[in-house]
Amino acid sequence: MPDTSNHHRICPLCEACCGLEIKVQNSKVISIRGHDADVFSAGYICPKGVALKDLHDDPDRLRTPLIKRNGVFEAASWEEAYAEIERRLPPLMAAHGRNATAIAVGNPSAHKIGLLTYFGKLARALGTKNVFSASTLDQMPKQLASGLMFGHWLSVALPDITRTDYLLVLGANPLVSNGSMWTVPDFRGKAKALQARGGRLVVIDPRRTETAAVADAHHFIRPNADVFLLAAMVNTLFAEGLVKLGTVAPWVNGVAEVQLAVTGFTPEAVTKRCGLSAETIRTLTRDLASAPRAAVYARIGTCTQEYGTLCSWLVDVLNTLTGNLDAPGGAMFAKSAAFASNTAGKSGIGKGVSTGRHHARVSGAPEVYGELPITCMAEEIETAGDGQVRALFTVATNPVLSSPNGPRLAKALDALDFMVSMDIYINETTRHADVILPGVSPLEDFHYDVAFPQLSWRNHARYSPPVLPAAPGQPEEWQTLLKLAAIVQGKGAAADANTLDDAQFVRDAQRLFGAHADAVIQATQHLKGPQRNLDVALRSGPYGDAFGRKPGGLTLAKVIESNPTGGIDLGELQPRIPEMLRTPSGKVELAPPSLLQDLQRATQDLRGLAPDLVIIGRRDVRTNNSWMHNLPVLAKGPFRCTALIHPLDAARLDLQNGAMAEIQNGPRSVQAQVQISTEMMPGVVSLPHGWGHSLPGAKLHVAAHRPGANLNELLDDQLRDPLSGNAVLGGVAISMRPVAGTQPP
Ligand SMILES: Nc1nc2c(c(=O)[nH]1)N[C@H]1C(S)=C(S)[C@@H](COP(=O)(O)OP(=O)(O)OC[C@H]3O[C@@H](n4cnc5c(=O)[nH]c(N)nc54)[C@H](O)[C@@H]3O)O[C@H]1N2
Ligand SMILES: Nc1nc2c(c(=O)[nH]1)N[C@H]1C(S)=C(S)[C@@H](COP(=O)(O)OP(=O)(O)OC[C@H]3O[C@@H](n4cnc5c(=O)[nH]c(N)nc54)[C@H](O)[C@@H]3O)O[C@H]1N2
Ligand code: SF4
Ligand SMILES: [Mo]
Repeated sequence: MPDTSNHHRICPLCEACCGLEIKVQNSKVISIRGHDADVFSAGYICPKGVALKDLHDDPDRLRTPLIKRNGVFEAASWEEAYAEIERRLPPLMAAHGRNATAIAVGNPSAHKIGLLTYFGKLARALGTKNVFSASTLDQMPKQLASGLMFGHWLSVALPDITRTDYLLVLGANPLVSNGSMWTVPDFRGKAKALQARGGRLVVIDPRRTETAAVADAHHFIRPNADVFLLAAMVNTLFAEGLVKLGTVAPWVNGVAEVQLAVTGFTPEAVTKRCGLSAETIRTLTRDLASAPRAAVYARIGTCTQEYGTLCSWLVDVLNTLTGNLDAPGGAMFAKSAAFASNTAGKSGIGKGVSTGRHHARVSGAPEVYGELPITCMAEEIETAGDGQVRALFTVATNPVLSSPNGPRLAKALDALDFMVSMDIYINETTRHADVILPGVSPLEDFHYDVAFPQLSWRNHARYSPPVLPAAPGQPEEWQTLLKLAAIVQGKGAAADANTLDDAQFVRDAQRLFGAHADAVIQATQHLKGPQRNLDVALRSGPYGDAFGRKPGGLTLAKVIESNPTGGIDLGELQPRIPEMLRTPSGKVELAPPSLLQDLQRATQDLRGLAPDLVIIGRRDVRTNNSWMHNLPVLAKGPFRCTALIHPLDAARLDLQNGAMAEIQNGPRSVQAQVQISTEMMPGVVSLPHGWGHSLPGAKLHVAAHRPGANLNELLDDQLRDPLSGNAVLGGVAISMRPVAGTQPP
């Protein structure tokens, strides 16, 4: 009889957090499908979920540590790898100081509790100010704007999609991306249900996207011009007497200041800059204001531009001034069962957020949420002087492809004295490392999402146990991080991760629970590492059993028991203002001074001329940033790294469908295959990011077949949103010309 088992596991590959049903026979995955009974995702799945099998089986995925000797990677034991790090890193730190080290963490860590909750321990052990992450290629503007308005970086207002009548989406394509800063599996199904009950979905995007195609209306916008559109919509609300605050009225500061700040942004003043007519802007505003329940949602297209923080802010200004903030069917806040700062401490008031506690050495860019902009990394390595970065840790990140001006970064990485990567591939970034430490396959790891329940369309608590056992001797990633921290702190490579963690847990319990600490330690003694922290977080969280004081409340054991239905449903989003606020005033800050000041920049730019031809990015269902092009089930099918361009632009530039073109931005250029499409707004070209797998030394056999062009090779590492430090990844002026050849590179 074959030994067959059925497992329920949350997909760790994107923010939708779908529940999967995985069949295993004789220790091999034989099928992956959506888990129909999952209380949160109800069977929804995309092709990437199925690709977890290919990821698990991928022969290129690393299973042992590697040490580079004489320029060649050699397999090593964990002891040898840690010994090599201990031999090379502490002397370097002793000679050059803590700021001679840097650490960069990437997107997959947001989906792994071990990486997400233990990464900070290594960063703190290093004691460096050079902490970088993919957040500054992504959502930092949204986090900063939310922090300034509501008091915490993860207090993000989310469309209450199942109850809304009108959803306005800017710069997001959830039909393909499956949502971001908004955990919403099966967006298509939810959008259809919205339309079926008479509601409307409206999309603003320079491309007629997959989401735009199912919407009730789509409007093109010039890239990088959302700030003008949004400010003009706010202006129109005031001009037409449409402002209403609804239930949050007693808790809102700064309405008059906002009104004054947007005076110059009339629809007529912005129409040329953003490419929407004044009438369209007024209609959009009136529709938003008159819908019984409405929400505005904006994502990466509005964050990765020069005015990212202003856009993110104005979205919630619109939600607030139309009476939709914190209202059912409007933009609401999730209440997470564990780890959320807006459920901890005193309710309704807090420290708020601040930035600039330190600055980048070379550019002077301010620290935001403990980080410096990842686009500062190359210059911090290149530039001589006190604090020059000489040693780098990368954790689940591939900035040579994911970050602007990858070639410059690649060169800088070669100049490091020492580099350690925690990663599962030898790719464009980790090929530069001296030591690579692989993580376990997701199927060998347990799963609980730390961040996404704070961003979910519905409240839930879901836990998945490992599907398969890890290979003997393979540490969990949190253990690796603790080992590295111990080496950095001079405790030696022989230090035991579990012992270190136990000691830290006792200290934390004493700090957090005082007289009750012993009881907490006792109650969780069967657990270790992140599971133990999770049990504590759940039990002391808003739905928790308070270690027996609230009988019937959540515990980790209860959440684990609910695995046959994916986890526990905790209901629809509920109004949370003022309880969730953590601003010093205890109010929603509608007019943070730093944002009003930054609006001057947009005012000055209002009369600026938009360039003739600009480039933006694109996502495809079968890709995930830079790292899933090696999985056969996703790599098959039509080539996806094409440059989409409108027929008028193609004719003007003499570009043929399917032929190659050179795309140029100043001294930088790449070649890509042209795909002519009326999906594009004239004057805008779209090329996906995450491609460019032709660099020597990477070991990605499938991806190397069709490497594609690296969009980030074109982009400028010096262009940032000054408030959040976020990179500008779109709306960048380019030129294009035909080149010989018809095959993609
Ligand atoms: N031009 C342009 N650039 C962009 C974007 C864009 O829209 N346009 N989008 C940006 C966005 S939103 C993001 S989030 C960033 C992402 O940028 P990164 O955070 O750098 O993410 P990836 O490039 O996907 O690289 C992920 C890395 O994690 C490794 N990895 C995967 N799974 C694991 C694991 O379980 N353990 C460990 N240790 N490693 C693992 C992979 O091998 C890979 O090296 O890219 C950004 N870059
Ligand atoms: N399949 C797949 N899913 C993914 C990822 C992936 O790589 N592949 N990456 C994941 C990650 S890390 C993230 S952060 C999320 C991102 O999730 P989304 O934000 O939904 O990302 P995109 O699909 O890139 O959608 C961004 C949209 O912005 C538009 N845009 C570009 N510039 C502008 C502009 O100036 N103004 C406006 N209004 N629109 C503009 C683009 O045309 C595009 O349609 O997706 C996640 N999900
Ligand atoms: S949408 Fe796809 S990649 Fe994202 S969580 Fe669901 S199955 Fe995984
Ligand atoms: Mo992202």
